[in-house]
Amino acid sequence: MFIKEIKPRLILNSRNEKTIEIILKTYEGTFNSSAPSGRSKGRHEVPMYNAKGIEYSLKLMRLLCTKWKNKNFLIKNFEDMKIVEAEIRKFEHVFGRLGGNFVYALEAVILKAAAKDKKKEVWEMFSGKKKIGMPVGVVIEGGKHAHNPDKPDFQEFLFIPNEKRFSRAVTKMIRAYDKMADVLKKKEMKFLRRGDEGAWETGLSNEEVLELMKEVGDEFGLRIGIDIAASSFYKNGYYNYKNKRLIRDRQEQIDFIERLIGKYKLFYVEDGLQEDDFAGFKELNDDVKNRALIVGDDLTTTNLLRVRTAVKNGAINAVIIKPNQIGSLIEAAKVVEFCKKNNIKTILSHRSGETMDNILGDLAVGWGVDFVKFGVHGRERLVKLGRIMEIENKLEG
Ligand code: 2PG
Ligand code: MG
Repeated sequence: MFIKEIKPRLILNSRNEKTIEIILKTYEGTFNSSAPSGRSKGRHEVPMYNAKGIEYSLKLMRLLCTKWKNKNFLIKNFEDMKIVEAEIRKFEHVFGRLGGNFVYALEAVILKAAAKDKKKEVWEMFSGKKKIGMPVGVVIEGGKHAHNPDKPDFQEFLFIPNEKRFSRAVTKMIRAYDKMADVLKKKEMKFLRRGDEGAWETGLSNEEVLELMKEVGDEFGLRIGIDIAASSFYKNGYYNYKNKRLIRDRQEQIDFIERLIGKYKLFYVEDGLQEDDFAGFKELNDDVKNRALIVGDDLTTTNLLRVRTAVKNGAINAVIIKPNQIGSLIEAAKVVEFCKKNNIKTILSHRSGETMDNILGDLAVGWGVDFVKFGVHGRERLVKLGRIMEIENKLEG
């Protein structure tokens, strides 16, 4: 794949924050990729930018791009992306860190161009068994993703379909999202706002929301999940709920989650405890005995070392994969592979500040992840779901 020209520029993500886009011209065409950003980021994620800031990363990237003009990369399949990664690390060693978001966007755009060069689609560049996982869709937002001061503590309330076809699963999820709006309007008698990921905001409490989720979930035959994002309200050894009478220590937090799993038949619980509490996660995972997915996100940050620790300790049975958390497609792929070998469910996820890039759809199918958490509403989310539907149609012939 011959680089005729490559250029970075700053664009705005779905939250109007600056982010990086890279535009690459080869003999096959023009390609672009951009990076998302999180709001409830894990402490152990790689920094998105150079320590001197996004503008400095941009400067460095411009330098790399001048050096890469007229460069030829021999990339036949995804594994060969390690050649690109090695070149990036060499550059960073001399000139300084680009930052996880810049490396992610750069690798993504190279992979798109390399696929075209091989007359393949991105998802066809992967060697493993192709698979289409089920969507996990956020319908109500609280915590750091909601702007209303009156909001639930939990960050995401999710529906998880269980269908043969992805497109049917998405349709069901969207219908349930619409239904939830009707139910909320009736209950709260006010105009609804949308949170960072396009899901509904509400003044109801965690459990009031779960009651509604159960009602609507049962009507549509959908499983229920939550992303507690517990680190976002953990301080000085306690989980500080908005309702001051509900401040919980670790044991109380575990007991509370187990009660919720039982009462609302939760299928999925992400980041139930703070991001360094491997022992707490283990206790929860042991007690739940696979009745629900106990998912690591801020705990594991798509970092193979942390995922290994979590899996060896029995702390999780499922894990979130966000390539920009680790700032490398190769590293993210290693996490997926490790999880598959160890029977840990994988969930490829968007970020709360998203772009129009749809490569996550290709990565999901190419890596064969079990679930995709791409949201339900908004064009930045729908392009990713739409990409998987497109691939599903192709796979079905
Ligand atoms: C999460 C993500 C995405 P953020 O916690 O799972 O939903 O949030 O991108 O803000 O880290
Ligand atoms: Mg999360």
